Amino acid sequence: MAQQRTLARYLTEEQRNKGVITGDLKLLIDIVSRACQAISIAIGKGGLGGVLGEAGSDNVQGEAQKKLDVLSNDILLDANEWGGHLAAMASEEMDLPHLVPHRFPKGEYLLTFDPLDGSSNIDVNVSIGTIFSVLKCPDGADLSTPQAAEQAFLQPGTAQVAAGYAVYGPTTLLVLTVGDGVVVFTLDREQGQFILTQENVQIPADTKEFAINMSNQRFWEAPVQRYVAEMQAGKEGPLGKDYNMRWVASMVADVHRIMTRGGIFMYPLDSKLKDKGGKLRLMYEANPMALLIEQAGGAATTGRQRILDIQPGNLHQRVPVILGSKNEVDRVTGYHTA
Ligand code: P6P
Repeated sequence: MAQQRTLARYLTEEQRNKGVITGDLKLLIDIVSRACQAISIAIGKGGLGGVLGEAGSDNVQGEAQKKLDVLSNDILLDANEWGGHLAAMASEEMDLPHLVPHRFPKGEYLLTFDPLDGSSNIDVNVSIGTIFSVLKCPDGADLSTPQAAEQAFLQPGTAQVAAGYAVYGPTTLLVLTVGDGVVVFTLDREQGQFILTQENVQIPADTKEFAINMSNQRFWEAPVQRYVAEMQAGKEGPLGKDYNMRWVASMVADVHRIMTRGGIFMYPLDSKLKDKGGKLRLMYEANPMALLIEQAGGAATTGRQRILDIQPGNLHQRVPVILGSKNEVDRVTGYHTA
């Protein structure tokens, strides 16, 4: 049997043979992967582990937290604060950044994450996931208080040095880029290891599958109305082919389907979200997913600009998201800018 390549071996080879990552970034990604293993185990227990249902609190987004949201956030914080590789962390579940406690050494990286994306699916046993993004902490950054530390995170998505997601589905997968393409690891629960199962992921440039929450149709802007209507028109329409639709309501699951067989995912700006700027969060949803999608040959825009070029204004900034198969993303983006 061909020798299995574990996550640790892949990261070591990226560091040693290609100089793509540092030892501290290797440690960071390994630690995040182990936190995702712990989250996967907690999710897998479901009702047996007393982790289903509401936590009885709201997050900074004003969303009711699930018990697993809070548990996943705590797992990631506890796993990452002692290693000496991080300066600070930021999460969808926390208003302000979490500084590495003074009793631990600080490192050169910043970590942002959505600890459990797709929470509305937890109690109905549908795939959910963890999304993470890694930035370098700017030299001289003011990390004296959580409020001051926010500024250090406000870097465009092009500054990310790594990004990934874990998808907790029939299998638990870790999908990762360190800027050298996209790789997929499958969790071997018996070994307690992520094993490399796919390298050089490539998203087909064309697709016949779109993902959008159709219940928002009346709120969409004209370019998205036009594009979705053209896809619904099928073979007889201007696009000359029939399309299929999927909507899991877990971004990680929808993006992973696109990573696997192509497609286009849209959470566009709509009139009920206009004052918020969109639904999905830039720093720990749109940016990491956009980097992964581009590294796999796809495209990711707001409809009007490349997501990775956005200069963040605040930690929990929301943006419209259109990502996936390049030719389709280019088409609908073109409708916005025509
Ligand atoms: P809706 C989950 O809450 C999430 O942030 C994404 O994972 C998902 O794509 C989207 O929201 C689902 O939104 O409006 O369809 O419930």
